[in-house]
Amino acid sequence: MEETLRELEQRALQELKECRNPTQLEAWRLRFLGKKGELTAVLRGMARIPENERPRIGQLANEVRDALEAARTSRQQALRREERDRRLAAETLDVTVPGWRIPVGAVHPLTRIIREIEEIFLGMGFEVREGPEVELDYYNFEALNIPKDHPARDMQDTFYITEEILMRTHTSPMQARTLEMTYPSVPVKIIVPGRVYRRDEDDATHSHSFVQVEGLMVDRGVRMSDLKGVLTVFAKGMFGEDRQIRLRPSYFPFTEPSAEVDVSCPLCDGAGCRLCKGTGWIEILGAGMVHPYVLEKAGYDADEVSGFAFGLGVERTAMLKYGIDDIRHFYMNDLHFLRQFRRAL
Ligand code: FA5
Repeated sequence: MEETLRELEQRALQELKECRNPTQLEAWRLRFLGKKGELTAVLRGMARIPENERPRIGQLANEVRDALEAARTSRQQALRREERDRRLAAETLDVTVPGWRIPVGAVHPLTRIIREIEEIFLGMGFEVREGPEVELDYYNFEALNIPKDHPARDMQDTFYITEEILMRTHTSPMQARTLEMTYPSVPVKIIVPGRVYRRDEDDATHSHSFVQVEGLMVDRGVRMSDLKGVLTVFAKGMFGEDRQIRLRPSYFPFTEPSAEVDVSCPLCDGAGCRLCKGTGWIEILGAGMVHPYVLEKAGYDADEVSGFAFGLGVERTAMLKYGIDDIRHFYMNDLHFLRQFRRAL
């Protein structure tokens, strides 16, 4: 009996060394230490040994069980350690490996310029409004003193949808819409950024679809000098303190008097170059004092209130600000061009 126990212990310890994973370890436990295991089977034979031998054999059997249990526990711990080391080795992180570059987009230069324009005018107390791109002929032309068959309609070649509905050719219809809505209150001080459409031939400074910002201020006693002051604040805020602006007499049916505003060329500083077509100046906006016809169409009394309005070309502003020599860059989606504005938010 004693020998059987010793032999069992040796064999069990030998086989334990072969166990490589928890499943094999459990099978080993059931085989040697389980209820139906080999040790229990040996102990069942106790009945056959002399009574005086039983305590000694019993103690030996307990020692063998304890030894096997202890060996199993330490084997289990060793296996866990091995498993953990294997996992850690597989998870090794080399912090010196370069990371993946996450592609980050940029705010489009036109969006950036619109935001800057809004900031400058918000600072002077203007509100930002929006209007429809698909517009009624009435607001785009008639309410602005441009009746059907008026020669001024040729100034803006139009995409018509029906005879009465069109793609707006400028943001000025928002002058008429706003005044109609705000009548009879003053002051009115708004700017309206938005896309406009014209059947223009695309070239370096013209696009068939471009962005304007309309400005409108109506109150008692608004004068041309207010217009000049506001536009000077805008030009200096946008292009810097040294940049010159000039007003040239012009004609729009919905302003009287009318003017066009030029900014001195940023590339040649007024000397004349390709961008400014040798003139030293680049036109960025049309403006003037709101025509009494427009005020009265909305209900206002033109003897009581007066106002100024302007329509600014956003692409031209961006071209001036960044020295971009072709308006088509804004619409080509060339990443080399757009990435230059990556850091601009
Ligand atoms: C107008 O559109 C008038 N509504 C402006 C106005 C508003 C006058 C309020 C008086 C009072 P004009 O057609 O000149 O005017 O256009 C205004 C500006 O839009 C121009 O100065 C120019 O900067 C820009 N612009 C005009 N046509 C194009 C085009 N095809 N491509 C890009 N920008 C253009």
